[in-house]
Amino acid sequence: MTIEYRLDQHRTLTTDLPGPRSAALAARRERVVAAGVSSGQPFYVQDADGGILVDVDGNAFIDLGSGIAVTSVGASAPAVVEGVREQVGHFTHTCFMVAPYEGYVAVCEALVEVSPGDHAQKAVLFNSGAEAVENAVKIARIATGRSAVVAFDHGYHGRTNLTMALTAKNAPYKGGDGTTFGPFAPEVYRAPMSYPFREENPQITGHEAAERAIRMMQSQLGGRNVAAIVIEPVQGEGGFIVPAPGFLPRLAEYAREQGIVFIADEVQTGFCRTGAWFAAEHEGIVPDLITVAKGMAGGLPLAGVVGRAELLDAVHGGGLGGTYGGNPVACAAALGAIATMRQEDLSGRARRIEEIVRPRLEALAAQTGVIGDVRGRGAMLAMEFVRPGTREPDAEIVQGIIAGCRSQGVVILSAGTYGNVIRLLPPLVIGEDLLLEAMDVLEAVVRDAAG
Ligand code: PLZ
Repeated sequence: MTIEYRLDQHRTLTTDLPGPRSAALAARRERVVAAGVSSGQPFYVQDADGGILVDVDGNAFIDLGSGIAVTSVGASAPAVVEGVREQVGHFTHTCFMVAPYEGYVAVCEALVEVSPGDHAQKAVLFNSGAEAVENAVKIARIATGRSAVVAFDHGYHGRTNLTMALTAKNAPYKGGDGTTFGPFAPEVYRAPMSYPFREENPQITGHEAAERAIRMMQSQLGGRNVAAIVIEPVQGEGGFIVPAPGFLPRLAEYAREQGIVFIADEVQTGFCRTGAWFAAEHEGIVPDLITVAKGMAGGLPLAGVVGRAELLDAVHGGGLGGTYGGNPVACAAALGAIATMRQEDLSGRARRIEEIVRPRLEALAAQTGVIGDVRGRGAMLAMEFVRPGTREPDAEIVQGIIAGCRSQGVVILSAGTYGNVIRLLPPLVIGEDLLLEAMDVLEAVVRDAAG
């Protein structure tokens, strides 16, 4: 590995948490920042690089979250920083719809190149994952002339009106208990997911689980009325649910048979995270459209839809766009991030992370009895916590483990419909020693919490 770090890659805690400077910022925040946006960590970040987050009090944490799968190349990767510096010195914005520039075209070229399949493909750029998903649905509706969209149990697609409708989990995304952000967009339907750990019949195959979803679509909608199937090849917020083998291929085949646009939402799984450019590749499927964001631009807000040229070109001129979509600074960052992924073989790094971490999580599950399932792909790995001997979700232990890791300088994230999943999303450039140190901390905290 040739990764060079700007910051010292060491965990050090020098104050109680939050430290005095973070506490002062929290007080300022309290007065002016809307209560509806919350932060998992109580400390405020001053600097970040490689596998380390440094707070304003000088505490250095090991980052196993990457800002939710965004800073795969690190939070200040040299190629990203250089690309951004160069670009901001020239122009920060023209609006691609007003006066175009090369960066946008180059990012679309890169998207077409890395996305699976050797058919004619095109791409279009936006600002956020939710916006990419909204636009993929818009494209599918124009291309098919149909309106129904099918999403899955445990799916997450964003917080805008249409993507809230596509998202399965109510609180906190769609409202609370007795409060709602609705009414939600119509013509969204939900199909049953393949969730091996929580199947009533643990023997059910991926193909059978797909047939179950297909029966729902056929009976409730009729395949010929469906514009799009939207699915995360590995569900992210839902708890890193990997569907049983054969589930995705059968759904893709059904979509082909019925003229339905198969949209893989790879906002979280894309760009080397699972050990390949895209998670769809693990099952050999070629989605009609792929939504991308997060990891692609090394932390700058950039998203896109890439896929079959005839689908993207079905939309009339002027039908897609937005003021900032494909902002030149974000495009420069993406070109730097993608170059880093290639140069450092970050897919290989993701597979190596899995090799190191998965056996340790499995051993921990065997030793403690509080982990019902270990799953994921590449550097997207999770543990689902249950009450010993049952499949009853244990969200409480997860909150305790997150707090325990924080107090020892390790940042981890939760996930899951039941809030009982711990997910690991380390930056793909994290050093092996640092990763091992974080695993030592995590294991000790889990053992302690399991009692
Ligand atoms: N699709 C698969 O994972 C974003 C959201 C966290 P945006 N996931 C993290 C939160 O609580 O808001 C996500 C995703 C998948 C779409 C999105 C939405 O991407 O960039 O947050 O809009």
